[in-house]
Amino acid sequence: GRKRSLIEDARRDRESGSSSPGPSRCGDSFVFEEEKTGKITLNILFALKNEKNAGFFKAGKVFETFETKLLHLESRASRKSKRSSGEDLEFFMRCEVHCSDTDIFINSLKRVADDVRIVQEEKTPWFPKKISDLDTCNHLITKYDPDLDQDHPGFSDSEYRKRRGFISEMAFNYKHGDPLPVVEYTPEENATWEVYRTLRSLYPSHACRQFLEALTQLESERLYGEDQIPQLREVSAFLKERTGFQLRPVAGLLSARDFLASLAFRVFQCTQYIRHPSAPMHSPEPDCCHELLGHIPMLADQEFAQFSQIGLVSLGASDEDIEKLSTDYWFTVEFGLCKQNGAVKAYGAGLLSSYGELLYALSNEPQYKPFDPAETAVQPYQDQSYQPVYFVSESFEDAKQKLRRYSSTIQTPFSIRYDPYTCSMEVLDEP
Ligand code: HBI
Ligand code: NLE
Ligand code: FE
Repeated sequence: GRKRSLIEDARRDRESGSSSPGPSRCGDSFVFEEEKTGKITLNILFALKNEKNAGFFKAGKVFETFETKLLHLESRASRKSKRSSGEDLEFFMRCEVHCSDTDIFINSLKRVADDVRIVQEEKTPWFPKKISDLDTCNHLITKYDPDLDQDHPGFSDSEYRKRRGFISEMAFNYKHGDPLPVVEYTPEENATWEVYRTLRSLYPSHACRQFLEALTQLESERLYGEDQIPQLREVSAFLKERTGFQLRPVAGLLSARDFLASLAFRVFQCTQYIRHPSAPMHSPEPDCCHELLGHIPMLADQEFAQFSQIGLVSLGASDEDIEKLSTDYWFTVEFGLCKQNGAVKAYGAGLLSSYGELLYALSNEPQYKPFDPAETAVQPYQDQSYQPVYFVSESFEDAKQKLRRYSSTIQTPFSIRYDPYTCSMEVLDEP
């Protein structure tokens, strides 16, 4: 009886056009759980004016009639009511309702309550859909900035800071499709590239096989050498031919969300400035030594390039999941070790670009743990100095499979496929 008439009232409203546009969120792209269960969670605010005090029970009746599942209820003095009539109450309710009933339910509620409003759930975080969207993925973390951090070795070196500012500016102005900026490195900067010689002598015994292969290739193509800092433009072309990865310039340490998102497009964001000459063996921030010596040779390997596309899972993920993914990234792509022919070798870029830490990581001082994405994801880490613990993978193949299995537990309201022909994301499972 009662349910019928409420529904019929609502239906009449709708057909006569007097109902407001339904605030049904069922059609929104970020809804997924609701689609599966047929239920939607609504956050509803409504007021009950003084003269309608019995209204609360009438409103309750509506909730009952539509078999809503109440998840939360709060009442408070209405913000709209004037002090003189300060007894008006406002209610905030969170409840589950059948998807197909949403509009009628809300209209019914509007009959017995005032100021009915639906408060939007937090939406899925924005993410780039096409490769040129990466132009807006440039949020920096100003952690080790030489302009702001007193402990940065370049903090009191005004020449160095000026130079950094100049190179950063080029990165900020860069748009997808532009040719990569060529930096005319100064003799001092090329002198800091000396790290190459020291690191090069350690690689045969400390670096993994795939790294050595790619480095040898880069050297034989004369892209890498002791004398000068390689240019991103040429290096990007080299990578593109091997694994489809390409580079774009970035002004500094990027937010994990932006950094991971670009990896999904097989774009690697590279800094172009070089570390301060007073601290060549280790820098807490990325610089061109880190990108060129640590990351580039690894990105030339097929298996590793696939592993790096970990970024696909990050698109639209929650902050908590981004944190976990970036911790996995940290202990693999940045500081990972792997087994090869019975020995432990380095494949993490943060190790391969810092002879201080490379020696330390493969000494018997630090602790080793087997790489397990779920466990590694919650391992606390620090980025000031050497890692107290390193994770050892059986192989890239094994690490990739483990990470894939782990990734499937990360909840996003849709699934995403990268279309390499259009360089854009195909979002699946959308209504
Ligand atoms: N930003 N420029 C730059 N280079 C990186 O290697 C880098 C980054 N931001 C975050 C990051 N690496 C990772 O450690 C993860 O947080 C994704
Ligand atoms: N510590 C590394 C180096 O000195 O090259 C850089 C790490 C960047 C995350
Ligand atoms: Fe890095």
